[in-house]
Parts: sequence; structure tokens; C-alpha cells
Amino acid sequence: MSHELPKLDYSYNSLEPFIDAKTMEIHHSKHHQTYVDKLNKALEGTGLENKPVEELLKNLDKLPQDKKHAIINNGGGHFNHSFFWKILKKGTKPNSKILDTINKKFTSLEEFKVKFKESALNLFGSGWVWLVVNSKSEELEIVQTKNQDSPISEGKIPLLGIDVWEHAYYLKYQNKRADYVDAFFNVINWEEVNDFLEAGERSLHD
Ligand code: MN3
Repeated sequence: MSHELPKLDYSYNSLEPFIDAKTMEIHHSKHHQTYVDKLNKALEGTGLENKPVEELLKNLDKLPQDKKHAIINNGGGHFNHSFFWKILKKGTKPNSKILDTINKKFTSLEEFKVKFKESALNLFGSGWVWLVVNSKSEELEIVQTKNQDSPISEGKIPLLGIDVWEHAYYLKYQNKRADYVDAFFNVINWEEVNDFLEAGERSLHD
């Protein structure tokens, strides 16, 4: 079965005014769709057509050399965006579990936001900034990935991530990436982030 664009379980305008409907529509139905289409194209004839995208990205050394870059870019694009849509929602607050974990690592939620924003502003060019669990140290980390590289390729478990490609914010925020990052903090689905934390910890201790 080929990879498919996931449906959003909310409407394009439901993150307004922080992320506008037009950006959401183009980002999901055009940009993400293109990654899916190119991933399917890259996988044709490789025997890897039925592998889940997570499995492809966690085992980059098993990819055929001539398709490797296309799969990293477009498989990463597909995985990263599918993840991103899930962690967006207006009006949630971090519950005690995720909040305690963030406080322990960064001293406070505010301090975490300062560091995360700094990382998003320092990232040169296109890429993502993530809050992950490092599966070796089992600690939270803020990490950057370039282009559509994915933290799961480096043994990291993403809890939340921000797309800082210009296509994610240019229509509304133009060159003002800082304003986009501030807006993003209003649409983090903390319930989902907490679920990713709990699932991640379970996967480390199984
Ligand atoms: Mn994007």
C-alpha cells in the first residue's frame, strides 16, 4: 500500500489567528501531499513500498544508496508533517507529568520556551526544532534538524516540533520568524505532547 496524506481531525481555520487557514491549507494539501507523492515515487521498485515510514527513517543504512536522499527528504517530510499536525491545538495546558518533566530539565515552562525559541531563531535556512527524549540519556533535549531530517533517525523520540521552513509561516508572518514562534506556543496540543512523553518512556522501558 502506498503512503497517503493523513486527514486532519480539525479544520484549516481552527488554529486562527495564530496559524492562518490559508497557510494550513497550502501546507497540508500541497506541501505535505508533495512529500507523500515523491516518497511513493522514490520507493517504487525498491521492495520497501510497504514499510512504515518510521521504519524507513530509523534504518537509513538499509535504504538503497541511489534512493537514500529522496527517502530521507520525502519520507522525513511525510513523517515530520504527520507528527506536526498532531501536536497542534488551541487552548490546552501542560498537565502535571509533562510540566514536571520540563521543569526538571529547564527549570520552568517559560525558560523552556526561551530556549526553544532561541533554537528556532538560530536555525539557519530550512528545518525543524524539536523537543525530544534522547533514548540513551533518557533526558529531554531541544534539537534542530536541517531540511526534512527527522529526529527519529538519530534515536530521538519527538514530543513536539516546530516547522521553521518559510512555507510554514511566510503568508502571515513574512520574515518575522520570532512572531511565528511566539504564536506557535499558543497552539501546542499539550495533551498530545504528554501522550508522546508517556509512550516514549514506555518504549524505553519495555
Ligand atoms: Mn512544512
